[in-house]
Amino acid sequence: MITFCLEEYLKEKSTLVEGYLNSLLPLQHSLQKELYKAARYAVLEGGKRLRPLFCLAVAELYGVHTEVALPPACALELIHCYSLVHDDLPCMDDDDYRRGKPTVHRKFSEDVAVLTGDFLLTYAFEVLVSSKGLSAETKLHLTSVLARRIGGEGMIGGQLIDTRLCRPLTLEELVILHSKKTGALLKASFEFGALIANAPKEELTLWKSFGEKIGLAFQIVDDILDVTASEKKHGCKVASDLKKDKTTFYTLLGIEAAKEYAEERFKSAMKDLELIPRQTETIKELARYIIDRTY
Ligand code: GRG
Repeated sequence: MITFCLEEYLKEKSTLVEGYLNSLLPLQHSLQKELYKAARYAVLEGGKRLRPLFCLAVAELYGVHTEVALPPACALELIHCYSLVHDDLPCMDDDDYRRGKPTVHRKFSEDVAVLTGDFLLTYAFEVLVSSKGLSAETKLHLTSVLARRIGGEGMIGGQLIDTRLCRPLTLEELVILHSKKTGALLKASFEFGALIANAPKEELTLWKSFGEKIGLAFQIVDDILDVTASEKKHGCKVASDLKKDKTTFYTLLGIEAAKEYAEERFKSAMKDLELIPRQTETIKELARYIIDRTY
């Protein structure tokens, strides 16, 4: 019997993702070469690559070849990196460090950081629609899902709530904020895997529900780590949210109740997973890994 080793799986798939991202962003010698340099700086090395890994893992369990799923999976990572570059800007969170190194506006300049984010966002769609091995219908579906998840009703809407609602939030409001800001793109990662595989409609619905719950659990854990993780591991100032007087799951619930809430969301997500008639062990392990992570 072959036993599944999460560490080996993560290593193997992360290497593939890293290699593909590298190939998407070659160094340029053109007049706008600084844009590509900054994009490589923002994207390569350092991230956990959770979104592409989720997408690949779901597509894989339906028998889709990794080469087919890699371009859309990496489009998700380009979007994620764009959101981080813009989120770090002085007009947003004004952060100096990300992934253990100076943020893009610190390393380059603010105008370059804005343009780098814009470039990664638009390039993600170019990568997506140029994917080989997917039907035009699937690509259209993926494009529409991605645009919706990161738009006004998704990530960008969530970011606006986060930056503009300068008052203590209720738990309900905090859940809405994070379901949009971080949850929507994580949800899209699972949806992407199912759409690439042309999964049955009922299963797509379960992947969406699963993704929403895991996305929220991920954010709750992130809030806890903001207070508990070491600065080196987290790649940014620990308790940075507290210093900014932000409402977090930690400030509203305290550590123990926040942990219980994350665990409850995780268990509910597992119930969705049990209804999907596939070998979902890898997904379960990956989900457990992000909930149990210490950085
Ligand atoms: C600027 C439009 C716009 C949106 C920004 C997602 C987001 C919205 C901002 C990120 C801010 C943040 C640090 C949120 C906490 C949760 C989170 C998304 C953490 C970073 O994701 P990881 O842990 O990061 O997957 P790595 O570096 O591993 O890729």
